[in-house]
Amino acid sequence: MTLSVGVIGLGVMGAEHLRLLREETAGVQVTAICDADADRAGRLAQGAGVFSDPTALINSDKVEALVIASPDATHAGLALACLAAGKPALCEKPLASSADEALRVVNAEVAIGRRLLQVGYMRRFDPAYAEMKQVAEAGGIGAPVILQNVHRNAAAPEWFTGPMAVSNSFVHEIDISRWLLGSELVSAIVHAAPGGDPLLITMETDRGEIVTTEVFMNAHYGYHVHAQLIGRNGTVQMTQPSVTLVNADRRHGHSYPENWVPRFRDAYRVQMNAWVRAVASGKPAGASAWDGYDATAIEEQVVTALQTRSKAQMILGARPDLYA
Ligand code: ISE
Repeated sequence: MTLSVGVIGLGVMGAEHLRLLREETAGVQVTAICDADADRAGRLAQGAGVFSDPTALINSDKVEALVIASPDATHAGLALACLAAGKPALCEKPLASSADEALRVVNAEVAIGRRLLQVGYMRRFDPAYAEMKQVAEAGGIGAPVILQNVHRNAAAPEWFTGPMAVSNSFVHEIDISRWLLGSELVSAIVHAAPGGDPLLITMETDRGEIVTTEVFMNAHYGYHVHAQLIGRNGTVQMTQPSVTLVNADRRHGHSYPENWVPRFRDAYRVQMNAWVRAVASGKPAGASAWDGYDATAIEEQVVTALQTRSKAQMILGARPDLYA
């Protein structure tokens, strides 16, 4: 069976999802696309139907499932429209712009009683994170005590506002730390360097593990994501950001990608294939709407901690049985 998919939003991520669906995903065809920029949509159509209204695309009988990759502020509304249409969706992170909005999405899915949404926290599909989790779960490094995360972008886009370092970037560490450790994050203290960049965020989990994250939006030298998990008997960490060593300009070493698309290309591909298989089998994969709510609720409280220079003690709703 071939799944008919519609893609909403054709910016950096939407265009990459479209490419992955067309070139690197089995069992799928892109039958419709939508973007605020009609010329861009026309250029990428390759025979797919072109829509200017995302809700019309969601409700069209051309599509059985959706990829939502429009701007962050539109995610929750479009996810709700997919649920209302009873259609599965892979929704880019973050799920919503506030915890209340994310909870509305969760409640709508709970009312249907079926998991139709997967949130695009793609690091769960990254080979390096997956291997770290396997090593940790095999037990050789002993009980985890500290997880150290580094999240550096070469340069923040000009539309990036201060809290987006948390709501758009740090949300990844919220999700991947919960997933790696299998713990819940319960408190946060945030330190900001002069000018607000980088941030150093220290969190505790419900099992007493410590999670530190440096979020540096303008690190200049390249895109660099790193993680090290320290256990009582050993450690596991990612190796270098590229898989080759280059000799050039009288230097020898690894090179850094410009941004997250090349760094996480494998993760995005594996995620997309897992999503299509999950839709076909009805067995959910990846981050759920609840995980999306959790990341947004924590992110919101981290932003408050940053703005009020106080320690946040996380307050989260009760997890519905659908996500047990
Ligand atoms: C961006 O939106 C992403 O999702 C990237 O994965 C992340 O590393 C980057 O910091 C975000 O701005």
